[in-house]
Amino acid sequence: MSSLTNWDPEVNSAIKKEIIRQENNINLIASENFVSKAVREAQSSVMTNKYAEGYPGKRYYGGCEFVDEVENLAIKRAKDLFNAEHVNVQPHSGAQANMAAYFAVLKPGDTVLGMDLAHGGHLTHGSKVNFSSKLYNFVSYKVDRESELIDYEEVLNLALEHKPKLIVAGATAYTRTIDFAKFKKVADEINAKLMVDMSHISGLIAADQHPSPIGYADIVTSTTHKTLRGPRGGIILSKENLQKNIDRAVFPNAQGGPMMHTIAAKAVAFHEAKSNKFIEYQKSIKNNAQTLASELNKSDLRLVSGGTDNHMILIDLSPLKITGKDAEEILSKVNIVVNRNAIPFDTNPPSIASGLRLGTPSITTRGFDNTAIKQLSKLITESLINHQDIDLSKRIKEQVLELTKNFSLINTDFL
Ligand code: DSN
Repeated sequence: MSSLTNWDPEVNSAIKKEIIRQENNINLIASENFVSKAVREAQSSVMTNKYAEGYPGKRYYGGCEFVDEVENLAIKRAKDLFNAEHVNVQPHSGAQANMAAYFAVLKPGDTVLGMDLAHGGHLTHGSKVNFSSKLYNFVSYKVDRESELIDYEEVLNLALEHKPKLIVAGATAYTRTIDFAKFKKVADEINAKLMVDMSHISGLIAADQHPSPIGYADIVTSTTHKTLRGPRGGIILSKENLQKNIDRAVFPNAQGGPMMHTIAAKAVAFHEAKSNKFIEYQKSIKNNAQTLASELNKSDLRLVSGGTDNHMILIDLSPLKITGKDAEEILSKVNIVVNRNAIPFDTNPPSIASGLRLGTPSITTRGFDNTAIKQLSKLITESLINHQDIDLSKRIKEQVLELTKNFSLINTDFL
């Protein structure tokens, strides 16, 4: 057997095409990013060969001394990065982290208060089609119809009415700062636990660009691959007193063997996140999002809540009389990759949606600056407004390709 190139040209060819796709498209999917070579090196290392059910020093397999070393490093670094009392680095994904968090503090049938998916929450925050609402009695809070911001009064009223055992804060499509202190106050009012899913904003939090939930929440979950720019996976942070419950809820309750290669890559990413370069990167993500929002605001597009405080922007397309699905397709033709997204009080089903969610983590990794963002905003609005003009669409695609060349990933640390 030999290299992938010789042994499996089919898989190799798909990977090569994906590299070119990533290089030649402007990626505005708010939950994606480009990881460093060091992260990829750890992720593709021989640690993938090792079974290590259990935790460092308490494994069910021999030969775990070096995987123990990386798991301990990952835990130590994550604790230090987020100032957390306890960290579990084994969840395979954000959804699995959330599942384990629920198992740690709830019994099936318990009531939980979480953000409605259609208003910016997540599948695992109680969506009808997800295990969360099948196992637990989820009640949802929405954003205010006028301001499109979380209505903390409504959160309190729902909490008083339904007496949830757990309140879940955190979102996948909410562009404003989340006030964790207010959530904590509501939780204390009814003696509930507070869980924060910081998946989207964990990079901003690590770099002090969004208030941290640590100190307010009993449990904090996150993916590691969004703004945090690590490998695809999850983590759980908690207070010391929940350590046993959390660890047991991950293994042996929800998962078997941890992915030690991914844990090694998480350790590398946490190390990167402590650097000054990473802090500057997170500041630029926010600056770029603000520039993009203020440029888009000059057009006929309507931004949900009027703008952004974080890395993402939610566009209401109804003034243009096109759907999210239409817009996703229009932009993909000019090599701009986005995802359709429901907007609050959306009248379209999620598969169609009336909005687009844009995020700046990936383009900021590529080095997009203010001038490039302004140009990009023009290309987005022109594409959407004049989408029937095929010649214009061709010209826009050429300009997009020019931008991807000017901010190339080839021969950088990220591709
Ligand atoms: N659906 C993912 C996102 O794109 O935000 C989160 O799981």
